[in-house]
Amino acid sequence: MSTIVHQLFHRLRYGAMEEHTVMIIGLDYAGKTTLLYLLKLGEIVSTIPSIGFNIETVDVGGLMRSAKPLHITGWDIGTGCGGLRYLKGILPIYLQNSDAIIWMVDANDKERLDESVEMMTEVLEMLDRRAEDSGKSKSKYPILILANKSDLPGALTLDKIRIAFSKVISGRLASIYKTSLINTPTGLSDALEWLSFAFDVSKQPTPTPPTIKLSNASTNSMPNPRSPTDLAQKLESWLARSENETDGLSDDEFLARFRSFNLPDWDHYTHIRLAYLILTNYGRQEGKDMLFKGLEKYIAVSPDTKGKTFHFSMTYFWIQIVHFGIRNMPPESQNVIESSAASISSNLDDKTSLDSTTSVNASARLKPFSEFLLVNPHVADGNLWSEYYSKATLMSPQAKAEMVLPDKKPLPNLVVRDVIKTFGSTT
Ligand SMILES: Nc1nc2c(ncn2[C@@H]2O[C@H](COP(=O)(O)OP(=O)(O)OP(=O)(O)O)[C@@H](O)[C@H]2O)c(=O)[nH]1
Ligand SMILES: [Mg+2]
Repeated sequence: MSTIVHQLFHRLRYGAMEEHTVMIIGLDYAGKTTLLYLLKLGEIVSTIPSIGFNIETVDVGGLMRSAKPLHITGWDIGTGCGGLRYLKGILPIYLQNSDAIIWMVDANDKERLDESVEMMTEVLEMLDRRAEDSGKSKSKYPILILANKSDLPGALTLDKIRIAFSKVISGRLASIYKTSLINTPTGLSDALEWLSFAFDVSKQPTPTPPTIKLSNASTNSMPNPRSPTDLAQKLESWLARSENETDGLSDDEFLARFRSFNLPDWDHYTHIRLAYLILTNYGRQEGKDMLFKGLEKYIAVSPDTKGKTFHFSMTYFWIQIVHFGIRNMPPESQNVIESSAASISSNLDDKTSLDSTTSVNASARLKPFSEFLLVNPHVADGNLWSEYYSKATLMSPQAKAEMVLPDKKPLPNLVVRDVIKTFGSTT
């Protein structure tokens, strides 16, 4: 199964072939998303805590003194769904396919410097397992640490940050730079120059190992009851299910079976695939109504949902999460989503063509739903709602009958991509 994830990831290339895939990691609020969009747009955008991944391909060459082209595809790892610790289970999948890490530290957050070092230690352990599996030298994998927010008066000095990270990066191809991203950004030019140099040193070939060992770290110490290992396993099985269509149903057939109340399963995967297909095909407004009406009717009519009841707030929650994830997809994916949706739409309009030969996913490209899952792995977590709602609130009769707002934190309702549009970017 891991082989499938690996193969899929290889087909998920957003930019030029010679670009480097760089994971932008760090604790929440360190400035990861700010960095990615500063590189992309040359502007500071308003950010919200990210969930899923923000992915952009950028040529950062112009920012370096040497001005030599350097294309990177940055994967900004959002920590807004349970923190970096929660993502530990799936991180190896992404690290396995990366060429470097940019580790963001909030230099102004003294209290959490140790936590950042600890997290990096755990992430580097994952990398080392990857190196063992692939026979690659761990000492040649570039790690760029950015001591960010150095503009703030309380920021730690570079020396203090160097000392804190010295043990964990000893013997590795690593360097630390002080940066400030707001107002007049500073420090990035030297940091990127080093990254370019480090790529030359590493001469990292395309990763080939088919085996991915998922983190087997104990989850005992985790404050979050949702298991990172479970999430990793789920993501793998969902990707296998999506890519191989183990249900045996094309997107068109799947939607047709929903309309005739005889889907092969009624599990979380089915619900997410349904929400994804309907929202990409009909947009949020119409899609939301179709989902509400369709799901309620399905539960009432289908013999497979006997004893189940429609849950208004839960349904709304998942519609919001899936819609947010769709809008957060990189621009290259949006085109594929739109053409897929157009194809489904025309097939649905022509009811006679709803047969098994009308797969919209016949192209060699990764299936759009698989791509959506790789960028939004958190949707596989059936307990994601517990980030936003207490159990008492969400399971109350009132929340089942009508929309009740989350009592822990608000639902995501804005993606950075929306902000970018306001800058008139080509994305
Ligand atoms: N003063 C200062 N603020 C910064 C700097 N970089 C980012 N910020 C601010 O820090 C806050 C958090 O930045 P984000 O980019 O959203 O942080 P993140 O690491 O993506 O956070 P998560 O998505 O929650 O993991 C935002 O308000 C940014 O404007 C910096 O260099 N200096
Ligand atoms: Mg972010």
